[in-house]
Amino acid sequence: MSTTEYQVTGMSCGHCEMAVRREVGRVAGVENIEVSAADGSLVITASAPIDDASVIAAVDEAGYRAVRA
Ligand SMILES: [Cu+2]
Repeated sequence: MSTTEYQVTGMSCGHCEMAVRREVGRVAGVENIEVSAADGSLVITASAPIDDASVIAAVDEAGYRAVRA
């Protein structure tokens, strides 16, 4: 298992969190997602090291911007 943290800008409520969760959940290898609009945090637990570009693209797809924390 590996854990990766991101900072996400643009989220403001639970709907934003759900949108991020839905898109990031499609990234290969993702096992668990913790996302907080209040903190602007996204913590992903994966079965193998995940592809940053895929996570960032998924967050972008949801309408927000992620960078590695
Ligand atoms: Cu929202």
